[in-house]
Amino acid sequence: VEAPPKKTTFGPLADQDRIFTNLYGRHDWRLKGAQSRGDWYKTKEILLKGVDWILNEIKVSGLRGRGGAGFPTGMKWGFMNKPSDGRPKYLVVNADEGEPGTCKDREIMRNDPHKLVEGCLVAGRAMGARAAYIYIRGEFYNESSNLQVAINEAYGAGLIGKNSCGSGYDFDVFVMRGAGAYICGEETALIESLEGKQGKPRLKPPFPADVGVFGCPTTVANVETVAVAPTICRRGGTWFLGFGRERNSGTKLFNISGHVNTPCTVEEEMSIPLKDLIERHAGGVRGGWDNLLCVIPGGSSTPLIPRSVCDTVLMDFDGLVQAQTGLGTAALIVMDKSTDVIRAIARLIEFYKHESCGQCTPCREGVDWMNKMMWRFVKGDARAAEIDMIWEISKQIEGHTICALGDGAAWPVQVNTRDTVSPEMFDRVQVLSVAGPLKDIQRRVP
Ligand code: L3W
Ligand code: SF4
Repeated sequence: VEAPPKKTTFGPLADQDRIFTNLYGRHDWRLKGAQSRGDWYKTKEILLKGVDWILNEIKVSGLRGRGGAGFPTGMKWGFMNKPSDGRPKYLVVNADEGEPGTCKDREIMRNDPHKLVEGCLVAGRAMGARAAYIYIRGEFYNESSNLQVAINEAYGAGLIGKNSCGSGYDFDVFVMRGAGAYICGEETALIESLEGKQGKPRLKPPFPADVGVFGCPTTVANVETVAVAPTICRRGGTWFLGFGRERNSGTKLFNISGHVNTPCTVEEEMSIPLKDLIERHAGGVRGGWDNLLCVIPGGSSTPLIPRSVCDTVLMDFDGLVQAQTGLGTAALIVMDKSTDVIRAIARLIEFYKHESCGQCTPCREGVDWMNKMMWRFVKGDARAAEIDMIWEISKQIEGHTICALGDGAAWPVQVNTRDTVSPEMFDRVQVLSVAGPLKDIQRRVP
């Protein structure tokens, strides 16, 4: 594939380049409306082009998983392309969107549900799957209802089910509602829950592609990842590759919440500067850019970045890793100078403590311990020695647990209490968030 020309500026995305044509809910989300906006167009032709063709378009597009891990989608779907000893294969769509700050998948299912249903069919075909299970968080009652209406419409029109779209391919789509546990967004916990068990993560390997739901080869993929697949196939992988920059391609949904004038969900070009995103789409920071303290860039599992980094950082996988954080779910939580960062971090740790499934000791005990300490820091009745202690505990959690929830709880504490970032980065951020809270904590301990 010819590499797209090197770009130095990113966004704004033109209207005709938006994939989510009803992101803002202005049009009819039902089948007729969706078809008038281009959904279900030539789906039969896409299916008939076969597994290799679809996989190739997805690989060419450079699409990476939109649920937080950023794993190359073409490669992941390709893991299903091997003999299964007669076992059926399944696509499981992770719609258990629970990461604090994140509500992009909700908007897709609420306003553009046919994109997801058609995406299930196209992605399912690419992996030779017999059916898709959409596991949606229980709190999304209206969204699950819209989704079920869209699925019923697709069955009624012969688009899914037996001989889907007249392609000779049989494919079913089911919706399963969760029961309010954040941990069921972790792919193996989700599989357990789908099987009717407690949502507790499994050790990997084996990966779901080998042993997934009901012991069958399974791919668990995020809503947005699946929903963009039909458009990529229709417009071509190279079209998608033309947005963003190398290794960070495509268009992307961003959530912007917190201390901005107009919180929103927006589709933009990948790699758009964080500052442009906030100023162009969210009406800027409350009280102006100079009033910005820090931003959590990709949902609560991604460490916050201080104002100095926010001035220039690009919103993509590489840009944010370079800034010692991550793109995560691309959900920005903006905090202005009125924020008590220690309290904000304490509140996040309390969330992780509540959502830990409890099967690993470092996570169960460690996160609980960190939570108690963080609230002592907030109140100012901690001992000075606890500043080092909480960092040590976070290190004992990180990398010592079955799933990433433990890491997700450890990282915000580390970055906000001790120098785990590069010396250069540490210098830059001292005044603001990283050592800021440390100084703040020191000020508060008796
Ligand atoms: C077969 C191999 N499959 C990897 C598959 C694997 C998975 C995908 C990525 O965590 C992160 C987490 C959250 N053979 C394979 C293979 N795979 N090697 O590739 O795997 P992994 O383990 O890197 O990621 P994960 O377990 O899916 C996701 C973070 O995202 N996050 C928040 C998520 C929240 C939401 C939400 O609310 N919607 O998604 C934010 O940062 O902490 O680190 O499918 O099986 N050799
Ligand atoms: Fe459960 Fe926490 Fe272990 Fe994940 S890290 S499996 S949430 S105890």
